[in-house]
Amino acid sequence: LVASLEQVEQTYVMVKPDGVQRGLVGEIISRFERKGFKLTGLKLFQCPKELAEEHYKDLKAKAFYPSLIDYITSGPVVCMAWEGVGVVASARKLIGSTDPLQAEPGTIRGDLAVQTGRNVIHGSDSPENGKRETALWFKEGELCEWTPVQAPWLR
Ligand code: RTP
Repeated sequence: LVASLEQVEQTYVMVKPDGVQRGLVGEIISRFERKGFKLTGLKLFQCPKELAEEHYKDLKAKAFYPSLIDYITSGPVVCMAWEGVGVVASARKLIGSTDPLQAEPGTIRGDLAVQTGRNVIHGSDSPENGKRETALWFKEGELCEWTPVQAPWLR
Protein backbone atom coordinates (compact mmCIF):
# COMPACT_ATOMS: atom_id res chain seq x y z
CA LEU A 1 0.00 0.00 0.00
CA VAL A 2 2.88 2.35 0.66
CA ALA A 3 4.16 3.96 -2.54
CA SER A 4 7.87 4.40 -3.08
CA LEU A 5 9.08 7.98 -3.17
CA GLU A 6 9.92 7.85 -6.90
CA GLN A 7 6.28 7.11 -7.71
CA VAL A 8 5.01 10.19 -5.94
CA GLU A 9 4.39 13.09 -8.33
CA GLN A 10 3.60 16.75 -7.78
CA THR A 11 1.20 18.77 -9.83
CA TYR A 12 0.34 22.45 -9.93
CA VAL A 13 -3.37 23.19 -10.11
CA MET A 14 -4.81 26.69 -10.26
CA VAL A 15 -8.35 28.00 -10.06
CA LYS A 16 -8.30 30.77 -12.65
CA PRO A 17 -9.86 34.21 -12.00
CA ASP A 18 -13.26 33.21 -13.42
CA GLY A 19 -13.42 30.27 -11.01
CA VAL A 20 -12.70 32.56 -8.07
CA GLN A 21 -15.21 35.19 -9.26
CA ARG A 22 -17.89 32.52 -9.73
CA GLY A 23 -17.41 31.09 -6.23
CA LEU A 24 -16.18 27.71 -7.45
CA VAL A 25 -13.06 27.47 -5.24
CA GLY A 26 -14.54 25.18 -2.59
CA GLU A 27 -16.19 22.92 -5.17
CA ILE A 28 -12.92 22.52 -7.07
CA ILE A 29 -10.71 21.91 -4.03
CA SER A 30 -13.20 19.40 -2.74
CA ARG A 31 -13.04 17.30 -5.93
CA PHE A 32 -9.28 16.84 -5.49
CA GLU A 33 -9.60 16.17 -1.76
CA ARG A 34 -12.32 13.58 -2.27
CA LYS A 35 -10.28 11.84 -4.95
CA GLY A 36 -7.63 11.28 -2.27
CA PHE A 37 -4.66 13.41 -3.24
CA LYS A 38 -2.53 15.25 -0.71
CA LEU A 39 -2.64 19.05 -0.60
CA THR A 40 0.84 20.50 0.00
CA GLY A 41 0.31 24.14 -0.97
CA LEU A 42 -2.66 26.53 -1.13
CA LYS A 43 -2.96 30.31 -1.53
CA LEU A 44 -5.12 33.07 -2.96
CA PHE A 45 -2.85 35.17 -5.12
CA GLN A 46 -2.93 38.13 -7.50
CA CYS A 47 -0.62 37.00 -10.29
CA PRO A 48 1.79 39.64 -11.61
CA LYS A 49 2.07 39.97 -15.40
CA GLU A 50 5.70 38.71 -15.43
CA LEU A 51 4.74 35.46 -13.71
CA ALA A 52 1.81 34.86 -16.08
CA GLU A 53 4.19 35.40 -19.01
CA GLU A 54 6.72 32.95 -17.58
CA HIS A 55 4.05 30.33 -16.88
CA TYR A 56 2.63 30.56 -20.41
CA LYS A 57 5.93 31.28 -22.24
CA ASP A 58 5.45 28.28 -24.59
CA LEU A 59 2.26 29.92 -25.90
CA LYS A 60 3.86 33.27 -26.68
CA ALA A 61 3.42 32.85 -30.46
CA LYS A 62 -0.32 32.06 -30.22
CA ALA A 63 -2.89 34.65 -31.25
CA PHE A 64 -4.74 34.23 -27.95
CA TYR A 65 -1.60 34.82 -25.82
CA PRO A 66 -2.25 38.52 -24.98
CA SER A 67 -5.85 37.82 -23.95
CA LEU A 68 -4.68 34.78 -21.95
CA ILE A 69 -2.25 36.97 -19.98
CA ASP A 70 -5.01 39.57 -19.41
CA TYR A 71 -7.37 36.82 -18.24
CA ILE A 72 -4.95 35.19 -15.79
CA THR A 73 -3.99 38.55 -14.27
CA SER A 74 -7.56 39.93 -14.20
CA GLY A 75 -8.17 38.95 -10.57
CA PRO A 76 -6.92 36.60 -7.86
CA VAL A 77 -6.25 32.95 -8.61
CA VAL A 78 -6.08 30.05 -6.17
CA CYS A 79 -2.75 28.24 -6.39
CA MET A 80 -2.59 24.63 -5.28
CA ALA A 81 0.11 22.00 -5.10
CA TRP A 82 -1.13 18.41 -4.97
CA GLU A 83 0.94 15.30 -4.43
CA GLY A 84 0.38 11.61 -5.04
CA VAL A 85 1.01 8.60 -7.22
CA GLY A 86 -0.29 9.37 -10.72
CA VAL A 87 -1.55 12.79 -9.62
CA VAL A 88 -0.55 14.58 -12.85
CA ALA A 89 -2.60 12.47 -15.26
CA SER A 90 -5.40 12.00 -12.76
CA ALA A 91 -5.73 15.75 -12.17
CA ARG A 92 -5.96 16.26 -15.96
CA LYS A 93 -8.79 13.72 -16.04
CA LEU A 94 -10.62 15.41 -13.18
CA ILE A 95 -10.19 18.74 -15.00
CA GLY A 96 -11.34 17.57 -18.46
CA SER A 97 -10.53 18.80 -21.98
CA THR A 98 -9.22 22.32 -22.60
CA ASP A 99 -12.41 23.22 -24.48
CA PRO A 100 -15.20 22.87 -21.90
CA LEU A 101 -17.73 22.00 -24.61
CA GLN A 102 -15.61 18.93 -25.42
CA ALA A 103 -15.00 18.07 -21.75
CA GLU A 104 -16.94 15.07 -20.44
CA PRO A 105 -19.73 15.60 -17.92
CA GLY A 106 -18.37 14.71 -14.50
CA THR A 107 -15.15 16.65 -15.12
CA ILE A 108 -14.63 20.11 -13.67
CA ARG A 109 -14.72 21.85 -17.04
CA GLY A 110 -17.45 19.54 -18.34
CA ASP A 111 -19.66 20.43 -15.39
CA LEU A 112 -18.75 24.04 -14.73
CA ALA A 113 -17.52 25.85 -17.86
CA VAL A 114 -18.43 26.74 -21.43
CA GLN A 115 -15.61 28.69 -23.09
CA THR A 116 -11.97 27.71 -23.70
CA GLY A 117 -11.00 31.27 -22.84
CA ARG A 118 -12.78 30.95 -19.45
CA ASN A 119 -12.11 27.35 -18.54
CA VAL A 120 -11.81 27.92 -14.76
CA ILE A 121 -8.78 25.78 -13.97
CA HIS A 122 -5.23 24.85 -14.92
CA GLY A 123 -3.37 21.59 -14.28
CA SER A 124 0.24 20.69 -15.17
CA ASP A 125 0.56 18.43 -18.21
CA SER A 126 3.59 16.33 -17.14
CA PRO A 127 5.45 15.40 -13.94
CA GLU A 128 8.35 17.63 -15.07
CA ASN A 129 6.01 20.59 -15.51
CA GLY A 130 4.32 19.71 -12.23
CA LYS A 131 7.63 20.27 -10.42
CA ARG A 132 8.58 23.29 -12.50
CA GLU A 133 5.24 25.06 -12.07
CA THR A 134 5.00 24.27 -8.35
CA ALA A 135 8.44 25.85 -7.88
CA LEU A 136 7.42 28.80 -10.05
CA TRP A 137 4.22 29.66 -8.17
CA PHE A 138 5.22 28.79 -4.59
CA LYS A 139 8.13 29.99 -2.47
CA GLU A 140 9.84 27.25 -0.50
CA GLY A 141 8.34 28.12 2.90
CA GLU A 142 4.81 28.12 1.45
CA LEU A 143 4.77 24.39 0.78
CA CYS A 144 3.95 22.02 3.60
CA GLU A 145 5.30 18.49 3.83
CA TRP A 146 3.06 16.46 6.09
CA THR A 147 2.29 12.83 6.75
CA PRO A 148 -1.35 11.84 6.68
CA VAL A 149 -2.34 9.85 9.76
CA GLN A 150 -3.57 6.35 8.90
CA ALA A 151 -4.61 7.37 5.40
CA PRO A 152 -2.62 5.36 2.90
CA TRP A 153 -4.76 6.63 0.00
CA LEU A 154 -3.20 10.08 0.55
CA ARG A 155 0.29 9.00 -0.53
P1 RTP B 1 -4.81 23.17 -20.28
O1 RTP B 1 -3.50 22.58 -19.81
O2 RTP B 1 -5.20 24.40 -19.54
O3 RTP B 1 -5.90 22.19 -20.49
O4 RTP B 1 -4.53 23.71 -21.67
P2 RTP B 1 -3.65 22.97 -22.74
O5 RTP B 1 -2.23 22.88 -22.29
O6 RTP B 1 -4.35 21.76 -23.18
O7 RTP B 1 -3.86 24.10 -23.83
P3 RTP B 1 -2.97 25.31 -24.14
O8 RTP B 1 -3.07 25.46 -25.59
O9 RTP B 1 -1.65 25.16 -23.47
O10 RTP B 1 -3.78 26.50 -23.48
C1 RTP B 1 -3.57 26.95 -22.18
C2 RTP B 1 -4.73 27.81 -21.78
O11 RTP B 1 -4.86 28.90 -22.70
C3 RTP B 1 -6.23 29.23 -22.88
N1 RTP B 1 -6.59 29.12 -24.28
N2 RTP B 1 -7.34 29.99 -24.89
N3 RTP B 1 -8.34 29.74 -28.35
C4 RTP B 1 -8.27 30.27 -27.16
O12 RTP B 1 -8.84 31.29 -26.86
C5 RTP B 1 -7.49 29.57 -26.15
N4 RTP B 1 -6.81 28.45 -26.33
C6 RTP B 1 -6.25 28.16 -25.15
C7 RTP B 1 -7.04 28.30 -22.03
O13 RTP B 1 -7.30 28.95 -20.78
C8 RTP B 1 -6.08 27.12 -21.84
O14 RTP B 1 -6.40 26.40 -20.66
